[in-house]
Amino acid sequence: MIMGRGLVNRLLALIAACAALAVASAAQAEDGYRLWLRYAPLEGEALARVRALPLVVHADQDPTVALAGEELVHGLAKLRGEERRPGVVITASRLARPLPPGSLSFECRDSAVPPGGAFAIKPADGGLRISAGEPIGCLYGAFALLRELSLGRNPAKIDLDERPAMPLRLLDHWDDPNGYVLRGYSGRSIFDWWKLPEHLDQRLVDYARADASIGINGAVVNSVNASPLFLTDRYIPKLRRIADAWRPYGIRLYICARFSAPKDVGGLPTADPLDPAVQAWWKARADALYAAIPDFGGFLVKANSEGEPGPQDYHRTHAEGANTLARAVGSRGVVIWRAFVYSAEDQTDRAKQAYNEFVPLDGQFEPNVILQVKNGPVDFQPREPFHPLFGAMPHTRLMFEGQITKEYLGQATHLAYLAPYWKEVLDAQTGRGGTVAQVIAPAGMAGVANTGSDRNWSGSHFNQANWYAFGRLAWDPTLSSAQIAREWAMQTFSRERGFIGKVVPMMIASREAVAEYMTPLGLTHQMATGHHYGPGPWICNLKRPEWNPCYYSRADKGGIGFDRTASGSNALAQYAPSVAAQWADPRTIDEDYLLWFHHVPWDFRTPSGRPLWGELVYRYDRGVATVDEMAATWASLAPYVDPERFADTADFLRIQSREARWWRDASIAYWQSINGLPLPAGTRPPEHSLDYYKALSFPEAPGE
Ligand code: BDP
Repeated sequence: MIMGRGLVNRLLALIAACAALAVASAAQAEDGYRLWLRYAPLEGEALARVRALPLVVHADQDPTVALAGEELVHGLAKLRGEERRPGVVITASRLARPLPPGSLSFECRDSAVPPGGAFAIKPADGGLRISAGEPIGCLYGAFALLRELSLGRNPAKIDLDERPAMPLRLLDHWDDPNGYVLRGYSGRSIFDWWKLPEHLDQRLVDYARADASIGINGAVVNSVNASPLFLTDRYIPKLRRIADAWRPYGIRLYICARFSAPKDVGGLPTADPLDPAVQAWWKARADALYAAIPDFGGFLVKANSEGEPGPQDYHRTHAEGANTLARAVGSRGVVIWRAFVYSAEDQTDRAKQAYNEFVPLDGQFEPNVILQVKNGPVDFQPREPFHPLFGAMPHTRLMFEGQITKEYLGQATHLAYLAPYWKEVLDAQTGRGGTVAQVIAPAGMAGVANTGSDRNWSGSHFNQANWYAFGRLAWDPTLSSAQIAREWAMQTFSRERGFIGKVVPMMIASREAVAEYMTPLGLTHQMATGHHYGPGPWICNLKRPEWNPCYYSRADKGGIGFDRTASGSNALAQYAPSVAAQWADPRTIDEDYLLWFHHVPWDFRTPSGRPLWGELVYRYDRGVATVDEMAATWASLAPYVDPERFADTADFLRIQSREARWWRDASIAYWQSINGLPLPAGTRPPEHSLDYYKALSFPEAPGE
């Protein structure tokens, strides 16, 4: 068939128009995939200054250096609002000297800068120079420079000298081999083990880049309730494919090791850590992993906790168990042993059990063992005092474990910015060797990841801020929550003052709001059983006492709260005397910890002058009111935010405000059924009866 000229032209025009449309919509699509690495074009003076900056890349064969150069080229072009690289010079040979005036260069093997990721960005030759002791420092420097420029900083005034505060900055993925994510609220696992090793999803590369941009340097790829599959030969090529992809980004791969694996997949009759055949098995496994992955990070182990196997099954101690794996790994890596243990047989206060088990073992661990301790002594609750193990084991390296995925803080839909939450613990004085941040500095921080297959990675746009904040705090725990929120929001959403001035205070207030409408005044673990979605303070019939919310509230006709002073479980005695003294007296304790440490009568007079019952109701109401304010703030920010992300966030705030009321109403209805007290004057009664709340059921809630 012969087409007329007109038709051809019209078709060509149509194709061109479609292509233009595709480019335009791709450019405008704001589905959150790009995280904080959007490099939105600068404007005004900031734009002019960055446009004036030529780039010279030191030619180096190292893949990490190449990535740093590529990131700068890509990032600068975007900040300049250019498609790609105009004005950017890349030398193909060694650094040309003298450099063009005002140029940006980098030197990645500068012996004056220490190894381990440190970098400096200093004025040089009328421009700027990034220098680092190792290539990874250059990559961190490139991201830091792009961050500074994204925030609108004048390149002439940038002068940074940074080094990470701690060596291990990890994400722990609670992902199963079949793609299910335990406590995951953002879709399926990002690891597609079934298609590996042949197919590696681009998302895993994008993930490594995002991690590197905030200084994360390792990831544990499978759940703590570990499948032994990861220790089989079949998984080695899969793991290797990922490790190879991550290496240039400085991300080391770790796996969770199931303690019973010698039996489960090794064909041995026992997993006794002192059995020579078991020891030889672990050594052979470690050797096989290191042969495939020379920079394999090591093993993370959850042992004798919540039914997982461990050395106590063979009457061996945690130290004996950890040391068997540690010797197998040797100087090549680490064994991270979790301190999250509580036992079915142990009737003592759950908050005391980890300390009781581990403190006597101090000094017995191999030097490459690190003990990973949750922020608080129970389990990632909206608020807990810092874990008493911090500072109590001077001869053992301790690492901080936080939960980025918000199992107990509203999961995907509630907006809760967690930097203030982690800072509360990191900044706490242990009374034994400084703050928690100082105690963990020789080891590091691990965060239970909130990443999944959702386009926006984290289940909500604001949950990305928690991934970001965790990395930034592991790099530098002295950064303030507000500073981190500010830089995240500017890079992720908008640099406009009208936006930042409102969104940062909203983020800062958000975690406190959750703590107040769920578990005010130091109450804890009032979530429904299993999925932990929504309130369940009435639950009191589960097999093990510490699974029940009533175990934690100890609410009765006379009062509420868990007595952890000398007259009760005396968990207080696990803290240094200077710390215990602050919390010993219910009249002087920080009210945020009141019901954590004390059982007080309903008419106990609180510092506000209100009786405890009135104060409790007041706090629930304040939490709900803060969420309403957050929703109003967000509504006012529409002019600054793209429609897609604006609508997603507005929807989620609507869910949060409904669920905050649910939390408040169900909790108040239950406490009233216990204390028989009328509501304080002027207080809104719960919308429904207690029976209504008790009857709600969500068998399909995600993440369990
Ligand atoms: C709890 C989770 C549970 C985990 C456990 C852990 O509810 O699913 O297995 O932590 O840390 O928060 O091992």
